[in-house]
Amino acid sequence: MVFKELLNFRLKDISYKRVLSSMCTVPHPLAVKAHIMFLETNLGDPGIFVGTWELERELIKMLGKLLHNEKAAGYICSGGTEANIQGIRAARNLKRAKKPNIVIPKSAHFSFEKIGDLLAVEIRRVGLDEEYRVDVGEVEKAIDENTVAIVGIAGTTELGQVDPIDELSKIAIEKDVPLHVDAAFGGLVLPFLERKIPFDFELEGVTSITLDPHKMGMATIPAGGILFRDESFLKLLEVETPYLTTKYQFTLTGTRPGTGVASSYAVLKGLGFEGMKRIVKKCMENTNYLVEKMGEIGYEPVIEPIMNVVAFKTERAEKIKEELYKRGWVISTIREPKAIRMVVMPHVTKEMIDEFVEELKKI
Ligand code: 0PR
Repeated sequence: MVFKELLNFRLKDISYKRVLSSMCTVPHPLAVKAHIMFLETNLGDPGIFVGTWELERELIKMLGKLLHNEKAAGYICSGGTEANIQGIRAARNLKRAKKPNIVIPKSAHFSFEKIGDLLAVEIRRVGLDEEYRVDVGEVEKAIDENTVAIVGIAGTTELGQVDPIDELSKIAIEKDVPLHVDAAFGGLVLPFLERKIPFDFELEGVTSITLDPHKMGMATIPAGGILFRDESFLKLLEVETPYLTTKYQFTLTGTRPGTGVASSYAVLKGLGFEGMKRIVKKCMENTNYLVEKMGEIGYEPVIEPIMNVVAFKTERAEKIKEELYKRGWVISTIREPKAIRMVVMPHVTKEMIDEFVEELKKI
């Protein structure tokens, strides 16, 4: 039986019950149900999938509202990488510089390496302050007449840190350069935290935002999100589609699933703002619990966690990661400073943290 074969492969995967490294999680039951309902949908042809297309517009409205901008325009894509590509591509097409460059923090995700290569833009990486936020002075210095975008991160991959987007926004306005905010992870954390950290369209300089429902939105993979301040940015991405039911396409991929749209919508609408807040609160409680437990065995966090990502300093980071992997646990590491890193996603419970710390003690 082919399914027995499939199962055998699937059983080789590691269960999320032992995963502390991932920014993805077990999809929410609402997401799973919605996903199944939309299995055959293809948003590459909105003339056929009229309802799914309408649903996507509703979801973008919902996300726009969350990000303080009811006029936001965008779409649900394959993930943060595609969202970042499209954000920078629109900015590059808007500015039309001779030798385009973008100014990004050293802490930016590796997807920007791909962007440099794909879009033929020079990547100018600038340094961080002692709290691992981008150094705003350095950003200002790196900008020149060929700069087509500044990038700020709201929830860095390694530490969950948030750049001073408000200050970047001022620079963006002053220099008339688009500001792309990579909130792939933080976009569905920050709005639900007690502590308010400005990062979205309420800051005038912000022109585009990456926000991925397949991370903290508990949607099914793939579900990334790119949102622009208004519809004019989509025009910068359009190509003609002569034989489709619609004339233009602003997305990067052609054929694309409606499943991520449906699953994201189901979770956000089904849980509502209050439900999301409860989940984020739980993740933060568990993050603090992990910090406490790790503290008891002598580990210190690199920064006080802002969101549910935390790294602990240790020179033996790589060795610890390898040993844990052998014992069935997955964590990750960061290089600067040397540390082990964990992401406390909704599938991570206090019991799981206890078990993990017990295992770590043995190493
Ligand atoms: N921007 C930021 C800030 C990110 O953290 C990530 C991914 C991306 C963009 C790119 O998103 P996509 O991977 O959706 O294209 N951050 C995680 C990482 O690279 C992704 C991840 C998720 C890795 C689950 C492992 C894993 O098990 O670490």
